[in-house]
Amino acid sequence: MPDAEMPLYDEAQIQVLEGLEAVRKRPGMYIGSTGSRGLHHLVYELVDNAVDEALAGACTAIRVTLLEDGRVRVWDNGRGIPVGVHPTAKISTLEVALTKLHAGGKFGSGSYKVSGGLHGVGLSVVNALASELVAESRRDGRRYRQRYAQGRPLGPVEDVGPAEDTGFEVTFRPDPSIFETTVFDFETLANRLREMAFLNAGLELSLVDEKTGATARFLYTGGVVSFVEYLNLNREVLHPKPIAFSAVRDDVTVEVALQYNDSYVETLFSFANTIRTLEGGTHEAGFKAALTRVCNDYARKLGLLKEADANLAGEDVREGLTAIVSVKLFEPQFEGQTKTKLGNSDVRGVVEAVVAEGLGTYLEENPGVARKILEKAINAAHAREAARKARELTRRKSALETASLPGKLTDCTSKDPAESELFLVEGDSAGGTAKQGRDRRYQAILPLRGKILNVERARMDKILANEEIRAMITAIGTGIGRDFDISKARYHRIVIMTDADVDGAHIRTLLLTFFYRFMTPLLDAGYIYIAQPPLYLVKKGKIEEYCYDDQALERLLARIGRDNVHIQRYKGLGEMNAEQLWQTTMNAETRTLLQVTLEDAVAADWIFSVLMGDRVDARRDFIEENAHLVRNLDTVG
Ligand code: 0RA
Repeated sequence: MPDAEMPLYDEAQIQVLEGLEAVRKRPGMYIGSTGSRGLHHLVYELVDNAVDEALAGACTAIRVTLLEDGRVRVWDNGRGIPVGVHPTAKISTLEVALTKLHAGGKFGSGSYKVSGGLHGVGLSVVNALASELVAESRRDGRRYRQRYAQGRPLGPVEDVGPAEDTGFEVTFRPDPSIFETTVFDFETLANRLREMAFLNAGLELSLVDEKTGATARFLYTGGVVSFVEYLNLNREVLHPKPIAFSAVRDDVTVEVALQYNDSYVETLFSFANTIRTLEGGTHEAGFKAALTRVCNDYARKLGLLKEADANLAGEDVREGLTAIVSVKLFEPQFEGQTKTKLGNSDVRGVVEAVVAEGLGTYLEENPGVARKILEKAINAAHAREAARKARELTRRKSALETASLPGKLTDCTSKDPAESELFLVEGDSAGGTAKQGRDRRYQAILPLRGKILNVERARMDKILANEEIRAMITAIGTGIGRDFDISKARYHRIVIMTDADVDGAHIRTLLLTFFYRFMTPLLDAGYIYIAQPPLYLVKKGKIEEYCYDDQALERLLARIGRDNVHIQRYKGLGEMNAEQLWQTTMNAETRTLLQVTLEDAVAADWIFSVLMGDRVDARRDFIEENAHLVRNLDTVG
């Protein structure tokens, strides 16, 4: 290289290093967090890149491998990344992709790019946050490899031998000096890959864990139709096949599938360029508008709605609906608080037109199904009216007897929600113990007797009539469903405290289902916790220690020896006295609480539908232990 160019090259390199250094300094800005969520995000980034290659029509298979040594590999059979000198950067294009911030996904053309917000930050961010990384591109019959450490190249791109096919793979170790945890969860990754497979019909995504031998492979030729079938697997459907529409209009690809079931739950997931749009947006609005309009038109046409009848509301026609709305477009605009709301205004009309035409035709051609759907919607409208009356009644009541808290509630003295805790305790006897053991300043106790209503199988009016649930709603103070107002929460910690047995697990699941379906923002805000009472009390001479799981018991026994030990196994909260319950489970200084968060709404919906639906066979196949449910809800300590 001529001397004159040297300083320029160095400057560019310094800029690159500064860029990657910025990522290492503030990883949260690029991947959200350095916890488990951010860790998994690294893999999603790489998979997203490969999916972009698939969207360009150049890749049919993607594989994620958890290696025995703790590294992860993401492999694809796309075109591979070019390795020749990049025209402007004057270094290998591969090196540009790995070192230039936001370079990822900006090369190819003619395909949809996952870009916007936090998404699509690319290869260079993963590289910056990897203590070691190897990139290998297979092109033109050769394998080209380059190694990195903390984003710095350890050498040039090298030709390391012949290649049978084309494609790209990255193998990396998440930097343990950056991440709080570097252990990947198979289930979490599998859920994401499954979703990607649903949203990219025909694309094969697989996951291999070389440590355990576990494998998963996802390939759905049915795309979003398969997605809806999967979500409804544990529900009784009103019509055997999902209704589906797809079209490409004004450069927007629209794919919609929907199917009604006999529950009262609405399960609607929308996506833009395979990114979950949690906050909805124009595509979701277009879908909802079309569904409501077409159902009303057809109900009038069939005479199911008379002239004097009010229109069906959106929520009426979405009761028992499971639907996927997926759009793919150039330059998606992501807005909203979490950048998960699609903003492109032209998309609304496109989706609305595609759904209205498709659904109109379907209802005409399938009058039997049409009637079932509309009768269900009309039923929902009646129930909505009944619920409104019931609500007004309770509201008027509570207005009269101001702050009429449930009689069973033993409230705390503090009126500051931020420091107040509500313990939902299984049974009156444990409730009594908790009452004696608590710190009355900031801990309130609400004992729940017997079985709580399964809200997955009941409608709002019935739910509001249930005494245990009413007590809970009043105590929490937020209201439910559409009336929900988080600013009215009387406690910022709501702790589910149940026995460590099957009944306890069941009650916990019922409560979680209730919060998930009717008080979702409480979960989003991180207000819901699960208490962790000890499973064992181990005594040996002067030693007295509690163990909270079997592993802890094993560790303790290994430490103190197995002879002359007395082990008490707690089956219920009732076996502890007030002092013990306080020390082990309620005292904020010494206890552990599991915080329940909804990491993955698709997984959560599925799990609740299995656990709480009426397909007993599905449930039996599924339930191993409640710990499984809790793990899938992604609880953090
Ligand atoms: C730049 C240009 C081309 C492909 C890619 C990058 C590419 C990127 C990724 C990321 C993961 N897998 C990938 N595979 C390819 C186009 C190359 C061509 O036209 O041959």
